[in-house]
Amino acid sequence: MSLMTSVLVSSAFLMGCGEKTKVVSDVSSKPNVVIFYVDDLGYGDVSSYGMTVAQTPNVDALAKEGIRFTDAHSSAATCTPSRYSMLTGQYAFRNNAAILPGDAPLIIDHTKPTLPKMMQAAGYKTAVVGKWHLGLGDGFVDWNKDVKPGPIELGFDYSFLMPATGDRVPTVYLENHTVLNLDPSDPITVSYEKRIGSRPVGTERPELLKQQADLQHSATIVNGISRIGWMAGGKSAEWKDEDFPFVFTDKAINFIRSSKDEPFMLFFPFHDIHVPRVPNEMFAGKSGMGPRGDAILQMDWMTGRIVNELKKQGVYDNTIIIFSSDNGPVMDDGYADQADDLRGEHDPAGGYRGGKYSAYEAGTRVPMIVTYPNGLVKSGDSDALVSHIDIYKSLAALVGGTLTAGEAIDSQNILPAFLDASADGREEMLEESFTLSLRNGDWKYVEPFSGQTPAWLANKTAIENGLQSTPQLFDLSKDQYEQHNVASEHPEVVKKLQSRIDAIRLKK
Ligand code: NG6
Ligand code: CA
Repeated sequence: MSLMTSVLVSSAFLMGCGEKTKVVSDVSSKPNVVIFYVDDLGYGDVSSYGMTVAQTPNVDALAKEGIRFTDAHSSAATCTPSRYSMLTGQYAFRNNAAILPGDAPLIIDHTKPTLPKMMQAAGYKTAVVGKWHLGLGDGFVDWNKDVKPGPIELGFDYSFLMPATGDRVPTVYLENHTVLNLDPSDPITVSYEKRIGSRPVGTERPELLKQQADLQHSATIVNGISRIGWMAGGKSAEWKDEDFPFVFTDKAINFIRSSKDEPFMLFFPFHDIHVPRVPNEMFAGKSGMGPRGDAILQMDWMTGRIVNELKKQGVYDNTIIIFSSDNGPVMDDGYADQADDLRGEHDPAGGYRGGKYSAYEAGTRVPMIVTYPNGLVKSGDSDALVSHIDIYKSLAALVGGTLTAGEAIDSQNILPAFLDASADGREEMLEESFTLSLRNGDWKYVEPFSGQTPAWLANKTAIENGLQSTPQLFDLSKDQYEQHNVASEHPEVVKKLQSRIDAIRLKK
């Protein structure tokens, strides 16, 4: 059976929802989809986006082959909100989705539509392998029993997770509903309120640590790294951070092998290059920039390993690859890994202002590459304005996914931009941080912030969070690095853009 149909056919499904699409080119209606989602990778952090100190050949090969976006954005400047938006097609603020503790309940309503459910209904086998950080369970989680609801209930046929982050307990893998390698006679318990268990803690035993850490990251020590939160039991299930590159790519490879005869979607959110940065010995010391640079090399190697498997299984030519990052770069994020001291000339943000947590451009402007090797996409550099929140409706348009009323309300079908480097993207885009920012034409507006900046963020003076109590307005056509706030010279623009944000807030 031929899989070749026209995008026009699938676009027709969306017309009823008020979407406007046009025929881009003939492509397979059911290509496989692989989403590489690096953690905290900045705009300048790969050599195809300007890094010169070290090389990322596997990512660069994708950039050469596909579309290299120069104005693509994660939905938010931190992890949980970005992932929330990608998987639901809704802005995180609608559900107060902020950075979650490691024992938080699942933040996505599993009775509602999601990206993986939409793909399943369109005939796809779906998997998530990597860092989750969207919460698990519906209240208190007993890690010794079935942990659910989670990704399976959200529409992934298979899941293999780091449950929260590398710097948070529990430091164990979760495969589908169960903690891997758990010994029932040594049950596992997690607390974010009080110390539990007999493991040493960072505040008392700094001599046990591979890297010193700040107070928040100085609770239970596992594998020579102190974490946020406390964990008791579960000794046989503990992960070893240095094994991540093999463990996660092995699981992804198994999924590709077992799914190669049907359409599949693999969501592969990396732990790298998030803290703690403790790369495998294959990469330690290799970048010349310390652990953060070494983690970039490790991430590149992992990307190459999975791409090679797609080729080996003969499915690469029918696979759309989306490579990007969940937020911008950060140097010191809790561990003394000397990221800033050792980076030398390297500029992780690629010149843009801010970084992770920030309302400025480097908070969300990240590398993004889309490849579809069958030759039907028009490759090259694209300056289209795109947001990861648009992956939902754009994939729906591509695969003929059906959308119900109100599904993925903040997502836009910008499939043409994903398939043609010369096509336009969005005209307007929201960026979420601890406040909201809006891109509109040449303008970038940052809404005044009236809340309380979290103390840990306010204390991090190296992080320019961009929070101010008065409006900020930048003309990116002349000032792409956001150096000149022209809000007082253009009160009418401030008013208009604030009213656009207000309208987005009220959208139902
Ligand atoms: C912050 C952590 C930081 C990191 C971040 C989440 C402190 C002081 N800092 O709260 O280390 O874990 O959460 O990063 O606790 S993210 O990329 O997953 O959003
Ligand atoms: Ca992140």
